[in-house]
Amino acid sequence: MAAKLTQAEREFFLSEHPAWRPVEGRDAVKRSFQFDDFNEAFGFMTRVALAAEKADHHPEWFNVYNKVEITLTTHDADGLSKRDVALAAFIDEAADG
Ligand code: HBI
Repeated sequence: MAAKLTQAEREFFLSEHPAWRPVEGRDAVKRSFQFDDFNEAFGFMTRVALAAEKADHHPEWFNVYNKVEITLTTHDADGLSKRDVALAAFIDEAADG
């Protein structure tokens, strides 16, 4: 069972990853991405999917053409955990380089 982030850990995460925004009404964070086309978006999603599967930690996401929206939370913890921080860091690297 993953532990929820403390308030200090949460604030540190948000300051280090400002593109991720808290989701209203849930203990989760969300980021939107826009790519040149579907090929770029799906390539990104593929890299994230493989990392997520390896870590056994999966995003909630939505894709239309070149847009991808990702929400991260840990269902087992009913909120944000270090597993979300690790996946967000991977996702930022995959998107921003
Ligand atoms: N993905 N986001 C998220 N949160 C979880 O708690 C989670 C998951 N993927 C797999 C997973 N948990 C499994 O470890 C358990 O549901 C068995």
